[in-house]
Amino acid sequence: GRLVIATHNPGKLAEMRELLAPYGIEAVSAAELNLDEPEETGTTFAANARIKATAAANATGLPAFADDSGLCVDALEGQPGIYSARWAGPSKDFMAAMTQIERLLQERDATEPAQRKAHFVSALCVAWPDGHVEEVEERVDGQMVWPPRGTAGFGYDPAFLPDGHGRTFGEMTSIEKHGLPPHGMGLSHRAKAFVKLAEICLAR
Ligand code: ITT
Repeated sequence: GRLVIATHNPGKLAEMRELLAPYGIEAVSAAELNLDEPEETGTTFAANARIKATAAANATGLPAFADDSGLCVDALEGQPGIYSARWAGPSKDFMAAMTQIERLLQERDATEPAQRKAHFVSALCVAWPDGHVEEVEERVDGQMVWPPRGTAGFGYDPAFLPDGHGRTFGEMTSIEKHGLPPHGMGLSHRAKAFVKLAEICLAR
């Protein structure tokens, strides 16, 4: 069937298309459909994912799939969190946003790995035009590294080292970042959430 991927973020879209590919689902993005971006007025990842998915389902009459995600740094009381995209500003300058995080960590003398703990969160929502929704949320734990390493991925990937790995998300191929076979069974917040959501949707 047809599915709308309710995102305007090209990095996310690429990952979602890779995750959906094995299911043979034909997906078109909100950006490709020129859908308006709803205001993300929620106070949680889950609320914002639901806002984006239901807006796209209502606008198109098709089931819609949305991700709301972000980076939460322990020493910064979980910032930037739901404001992760907004910290990069209108020019989407993630180098500036990563530099800002590092500046705040330095101010707190966070030099040891244990003081630099962080996690990514992904809340995924599928909304059907009849109003039904399914939602999941997952995370991946790791630490902030400086300077950023690698040019793969998007957003904060080069400054995030997932626990148990020697390379940042910016140094991994998307397949490794997902942690899909043959490399494992779910590493990134988005891939883990996707696997959970796919199980729910297939059982429906
Ligand atoms: P849409 O709302 O159109 O999907 P967005 O970029 O505005 O796009 P969010 O509001 O969910 O999406 O913001 C999440 C931000 O968190 C995103 O822009 C990235 O900077 C960051 N982020 C989320 N997942 C990430 C990942 O896997 N790797 C690196 N950064 C990530």
